[in-house]
Amino acid sequence: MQPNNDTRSGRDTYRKHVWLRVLIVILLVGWMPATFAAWQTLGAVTQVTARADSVELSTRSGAHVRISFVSQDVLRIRMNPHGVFAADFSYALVHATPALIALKIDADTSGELLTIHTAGGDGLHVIVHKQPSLLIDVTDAQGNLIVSDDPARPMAFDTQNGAVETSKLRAAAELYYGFGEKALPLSRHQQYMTMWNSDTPRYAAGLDPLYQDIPFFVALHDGKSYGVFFDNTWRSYFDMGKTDPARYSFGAGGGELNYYVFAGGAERSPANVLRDYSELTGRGELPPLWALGYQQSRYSYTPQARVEEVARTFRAKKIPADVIYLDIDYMQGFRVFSWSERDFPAPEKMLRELHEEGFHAVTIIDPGVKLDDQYPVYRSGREQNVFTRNAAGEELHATVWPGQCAFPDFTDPHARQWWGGWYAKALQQGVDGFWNDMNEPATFPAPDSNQPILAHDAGKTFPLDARHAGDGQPGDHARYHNVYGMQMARATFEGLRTLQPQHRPLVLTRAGYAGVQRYAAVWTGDNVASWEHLALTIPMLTNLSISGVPFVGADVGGFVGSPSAELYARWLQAAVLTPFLRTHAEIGSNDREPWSYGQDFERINRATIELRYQLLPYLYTLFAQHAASGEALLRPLWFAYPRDVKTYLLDDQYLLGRDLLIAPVLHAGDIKREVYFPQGDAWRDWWSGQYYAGGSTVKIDAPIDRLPLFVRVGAIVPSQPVVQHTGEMSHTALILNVALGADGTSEIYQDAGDGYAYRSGDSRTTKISLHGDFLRLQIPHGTDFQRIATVEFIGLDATPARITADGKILHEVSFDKPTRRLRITLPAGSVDELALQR
Ligand code: MIG
Repeated sequence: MQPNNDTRSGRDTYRKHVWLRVLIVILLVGWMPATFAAWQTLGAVTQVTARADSVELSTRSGAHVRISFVSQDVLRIRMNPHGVFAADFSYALVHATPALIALKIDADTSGELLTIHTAGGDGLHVIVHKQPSLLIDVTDAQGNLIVSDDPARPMAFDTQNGAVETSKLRAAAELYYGFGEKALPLSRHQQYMTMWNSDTPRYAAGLDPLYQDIPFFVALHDGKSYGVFFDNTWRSYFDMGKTDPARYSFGAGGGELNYYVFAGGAERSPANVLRDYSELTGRGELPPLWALGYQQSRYSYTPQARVEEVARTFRAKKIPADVIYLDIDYMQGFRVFSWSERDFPAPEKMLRELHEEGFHAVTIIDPGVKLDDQYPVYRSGREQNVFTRNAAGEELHATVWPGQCAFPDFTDPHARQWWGGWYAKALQQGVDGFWNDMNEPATFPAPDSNQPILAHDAGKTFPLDARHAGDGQPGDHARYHNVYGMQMARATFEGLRTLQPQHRPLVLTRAGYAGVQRYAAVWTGDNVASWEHLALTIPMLTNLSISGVPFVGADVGGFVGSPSAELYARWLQAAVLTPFLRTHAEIGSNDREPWSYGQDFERINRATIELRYQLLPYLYTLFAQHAASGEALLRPLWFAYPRDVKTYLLDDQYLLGRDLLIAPVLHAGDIKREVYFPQGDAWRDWWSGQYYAGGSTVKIDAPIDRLPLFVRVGAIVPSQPVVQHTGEMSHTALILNVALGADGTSEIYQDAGDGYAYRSGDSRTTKISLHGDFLRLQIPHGTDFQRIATVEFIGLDATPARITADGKILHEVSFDKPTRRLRITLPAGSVDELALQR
């Protein structure tokens, strides 16, 4: 066909465009080296330098790799593109430099492979392929592959911008959990995630990143786990099979490729991975007992009379509570460490009265310090030179609530100490705990009416070239952004420890990085009053929990918006056994106290909070176990039952400790729900004693006033009678809830509930074991914590013929048919063995 005129003219235009395109390409190519990535793989290993506790590999690219062992189950791999390892320093680790153990190298005859293992030869083995570009495989002692570099994408770095990356082969069914705070499905396989602390109010499911970032994950495949911790504070990312399901990659915009691989012990268990990770990055200390009570907050309770009214109402209505929060409006013009003269004229009096009623008070403290020459905090900070500076070396200023502010550089030890000292006055006045918000750090972008504010607007934090002290390793904000919030929480925590050594601090932080658990509890920021957000709390909180952070919670009811009575009641039930339990609400939302939804819901919400108080002895014991060995409090089901595939994606149930299974109602209108009972244990309904075999799925009744709650058969769960606040606990005695049907052992931890006397032995750990129908108690003598006064056996069909305590027949027993509970009052004095004879 001949072209007609039309096409010819079309061709002319096309020709013109071709020239334009060529021009653009020429321009682009000229510009490219400065802006585009220039990735380079490491190339072959050119030299191997063996030391007693590390092996250093030089590569053709000039980059060096260093391999070492923290223990036989924990391996460390570092890659520095320039071949010179920076001074070893980490904000995440308990000790800036982890202690290493001796290792051994075996070379094969061809010289192509090196095997590196611990001197003992047990645990992890590293196989280094020296050609054509360095590749690392990690196996267990038997040679089973754990992680394996993808030969198609060997470790690489970017010669232009300093980025680093590694890629691993991925088994199709391998799942990944952890990664800190993510509004993503329970397993993060085939997700791409960014680590960059961001103020993301009213985040939608799927928005990433959020407020806090923990670059650690636990992998699960075929019942076996391993963990990876990428200790790099720059903006980093994890592509867990999204780009290509056959591989996962992680990398960062700068710094070293510095990561740890956790084998999970010989069992390759997730619990072992977490134990070893928490050994490295630290554990949460025992919180003060009052911080485990119910906490009531809103933005903002003001004025003073309203705070007092809310506290009084809890007591008058007999709804238990321990803590009330003061949000930003308690301050004078949002100046941190001040009180509004108009609305809080007599804070000492208010705080004294709150204490008399058994309440503790927490105030919010943001990082922004108002620029005001008359304001002592700003003046002192300027004189002490503690504020973050911009690239030009001037004090960095940005707008937050108080207007223009300066911001302490929390990566400067002097600034941390200075900041910690400012809590003195509030403590003297009677404030009990502190809430650090806006510490991503968050700033308000310069207003531009033509542009919406985007979740990840670069103007919502410091400029990337702002300067930080970095605890002796000065660097820019791009390097230290992700630890700013954690270091603020640290400054607060350490300040409180110094100022009030007789009390355990309560610090709550919104932003964090790996290791934040050493300083603070965390909550999941500005969630939304919706059923979808309620459901999201389970994958979010359980994944945070197995990221090493024990003290976690989400705003009950959802911060943004106003929940219906039903949503609030269901949310309270779902949250009541989460470690950090706080109702919070945004400014302008409807009242959200447990009594705000009419009499019926007041009764329901009271009963829910009462359940929390009944189970506090169990929760407290779990905190003590976490502090000792890093055990998670909240556990996703797969974590406890890694061999049960049906648990791998189960995101609407969770475990508290080993013994309680919680299956809250997460959908409007539902009064029944399906519950899966994981294989390996049997379960009993907390309320009815009904038995459920492991591996079964059962539809359970869940009327609006009932939280589906189950106890593991063989468990011995301590509880107590309802109290109005934790200060009343010492007047009560413990109850043991024994779920009959399997043998088991259990411990109960008790101490003064505050202070540090427990560290010099002033605590009690009671050991209890169940063998068939015999319960043995080993109660240490000489301490006067709550005594065990009652035992309730769950799961009997009738009163046994005889019940004896140390051989003597007991008569103070009662059997409750609807709950299948046999209640036994123990005789005064100590009992060693309780026996049922059916
Ligand atoms: O820009 O202090 O996530 O809990 O109530 C909002 C006011 C600042 C955000 C916190 C929220 C708190 C609110 N804050």
